[in-house]
Amino acid sequence: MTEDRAPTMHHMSKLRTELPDSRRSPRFAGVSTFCRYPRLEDVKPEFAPVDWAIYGVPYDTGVTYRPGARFGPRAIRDASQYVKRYSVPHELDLCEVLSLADAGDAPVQPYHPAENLETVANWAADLGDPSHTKLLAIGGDHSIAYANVEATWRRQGSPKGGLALIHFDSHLDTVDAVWGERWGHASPFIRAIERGIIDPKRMISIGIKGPLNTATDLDFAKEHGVTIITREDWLSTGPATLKAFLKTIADDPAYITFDIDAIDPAFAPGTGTPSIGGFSSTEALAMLRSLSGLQVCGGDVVEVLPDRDVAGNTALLAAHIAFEILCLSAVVSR
Ligand SMILES: [Mn+2]
Repeated sequence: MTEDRAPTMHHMSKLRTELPDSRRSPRFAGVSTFCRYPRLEDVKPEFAPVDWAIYGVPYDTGVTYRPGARFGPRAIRDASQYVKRYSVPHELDLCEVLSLADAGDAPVQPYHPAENLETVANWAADLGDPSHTKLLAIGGDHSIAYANVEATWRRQGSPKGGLALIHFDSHLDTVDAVWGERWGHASPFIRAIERGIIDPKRMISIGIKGPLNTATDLDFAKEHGVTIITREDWLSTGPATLKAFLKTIADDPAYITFDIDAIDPAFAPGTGTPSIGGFSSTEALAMLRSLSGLQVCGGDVVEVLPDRDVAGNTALLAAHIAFEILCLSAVVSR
């Protein structure tokens, strides 16, 4: 088909992220990249360096309960085909504001948790233009957040004191070790805090709920000054606590990590450590939108387990959560 018969999207609008012409290649056709964004190697010079590189980490050796999140990146990419580009609440066209690309999947080492994280972090650290391109990782179990947080921290110039972190989860993920393993999905943030990559005093964990193994499970986070908003708190003091926290971090670069198990299994059944009584999809999207104004410097969406995802809702929600994180970045760059 010639150019004049099928004008490209580039001619039709001022997109910074080129999308397939949906009259020629509908959303149900073609190879799945995240939200149909171009592969990083296919981005045209005028749209480089990209503002965000989205990549998968097909890894789940860090799990303590049900395995299967290694298939999360493929499921989320597939579900993301139907995530459109214009945000109604933010009144912005994401693809007009940001140049976005799918960087494929990180290399992984399924039998070696610590080595895996090092491999992923080193690979991610070189993606796009390290001084400009931000990183959004699609999991995989929550252990992989450590790798993307570390890569992001390095690309931000290894700030002393560490990055601010906004953490959505049922669990604190600050357990020292499980079965002797220190790099599993219960431990990414204790490791990041120990290494000075995350500042616990500028870390907030939202959606925490039990039951826990013991009361001492909360001790590390409390003793290090992490702000905790439990699921119960969210119904009373939570929103005000979040607002006050956002004031304290102001314009500091902040990383968003989203464990899909913060969402109630009624909405997101496809996850490895399901926890009853979580947020609804609507609450999750509203919470993310309430972060508007935040200087997002990186993010991840993790713990989608497609084999338990009966209707694909979990992967679809994860794709939308990733979209909302990108929209937050667009809000402060438009
Ligand atoms: Mn988690």
